[in-house]
Amino acid sequence: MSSKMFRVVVAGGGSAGLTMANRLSRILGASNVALIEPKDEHYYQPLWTLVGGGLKRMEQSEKPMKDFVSKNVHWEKEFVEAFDPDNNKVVLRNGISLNYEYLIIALGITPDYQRVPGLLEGLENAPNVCTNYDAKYVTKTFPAIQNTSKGTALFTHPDTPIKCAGAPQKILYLAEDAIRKRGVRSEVEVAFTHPGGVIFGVQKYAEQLEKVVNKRGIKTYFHHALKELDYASNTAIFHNLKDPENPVKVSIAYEMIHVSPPFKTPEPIATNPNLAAGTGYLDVNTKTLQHNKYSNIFGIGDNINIPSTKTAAGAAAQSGIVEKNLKEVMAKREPVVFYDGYTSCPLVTGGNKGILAEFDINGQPLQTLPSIFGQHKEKKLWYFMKARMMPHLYWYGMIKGPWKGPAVVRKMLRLGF
Ligand code: FAD
Ligand code: UQ1
Repeated sequence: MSSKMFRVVVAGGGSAGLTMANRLSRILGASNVALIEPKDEHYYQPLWTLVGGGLKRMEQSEKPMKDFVSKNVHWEKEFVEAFDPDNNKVVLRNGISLNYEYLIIALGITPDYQRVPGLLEGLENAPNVCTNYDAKYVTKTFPAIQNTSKGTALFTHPDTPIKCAGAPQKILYLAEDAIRKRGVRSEVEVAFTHPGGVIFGVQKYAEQLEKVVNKRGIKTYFHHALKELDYASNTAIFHNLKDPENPVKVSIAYEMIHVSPPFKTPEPIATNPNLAAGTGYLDVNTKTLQHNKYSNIFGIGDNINIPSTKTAAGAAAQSGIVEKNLKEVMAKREPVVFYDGYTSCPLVTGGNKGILAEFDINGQPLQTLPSIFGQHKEKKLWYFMKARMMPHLYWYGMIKGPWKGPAVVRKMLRLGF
């Protein structure tokens, strides 16, 4: 089978990979950068929360790849079959190999439906089982909410890392809002399950979210992890993990269920012990984003082994780190810039309000705006930013432009500009 050679190969053309391929092609010029991405369309996934909440249409989250891949990028519309880092080679599913000097791995993460028996079957067959976490099922969510006028509307958070760890509860709040507006709130119990002991990992925002949950009469089940779905009898089976040594089986009957599924890394990473850490995630240095074993490989986006919440906002911040450090490595120098784990999660709490969470790798708030703006308070402004401003920043600032996250804005504001 044939092989092709590129200065840089980018594996995966989602938020992180497409951003990097476009940006590097501007620096390195035509024919030096290859992008491997099998899909024809690119989704702005953060909008799926609003699609599920009935506030946006699915088409608004989708644009054709061909309009967003720079003409200087060589696009291979194929799957990565395997990485061969010892030979600087990526093997594609069609048998073609791409050789590289430098490789950027950005395959994202994918739902691990097998971990919850019955879930995929429920998503395929039952109108009252839905998830915002899969392009195939997002449009099931709002009809499922609108069809619920009694019983329990159940929303789950998984026991693995997940994209945008706030999204499992954003849809909870939007659903509660929609059910209330339909005048049937007193007939429906709205409930949220979480495998941990707190609603959100950053205390500053958790305090506000607890108030939202209490004010709106939402029932919470902490230490609960979804283990099985019996969609035929509308029953979700959980393990209560309060004593992790002795999990207790708990069944909850639902009228509708929105599942945020467990996630895993794609096979070419998970099954490659040279590339993956013990967790199955790409083994990069959490500060430089360079691979811990192969100095000519960098990782970016959801697939990397960092404890920070996985978001497009995080990938934007990482893009600046990878770009700079890759340039240094190309010039035979050491990486010089370090990722602080910046991530952001606009926590929509209703059809016109939200909290703008921004934090670092230690779960400490790292806010762009001075505290007088009250990013941790429920405001219309944060909803407006999420629904109206961020999509433009994403498509034209990040994917097609130079946006590397708000660190520069934050520093300028701190200096008093
Ligand atoms: P992705 O964008 O998922 O891209 C991975 C790409 O790799 C895909 O295009 C895929 O086709 C490709 N790929 C996979 N396997 C292979 C293979 N074998 N060969 C070749 N290509 C492959 N982020 C925020 O910043 N704010 C939010 O409010 C927010 N809300 C969210 C709400 C929901 C419901 C969801 C689902 C996500 C949300 N996110 C949010 C998270 C954000 O979308 C992701 O963090 C971001 O897309 C990660 O980018 P990525 O490039 O790492 O992965
Ligand atoms: C961000 O940089 C970004 O990437 C384009 C998002 O898109 C998903 C965001 O939602 C957010 C909040 C940021 C951070 C930017 C600002 C101005 C706070």
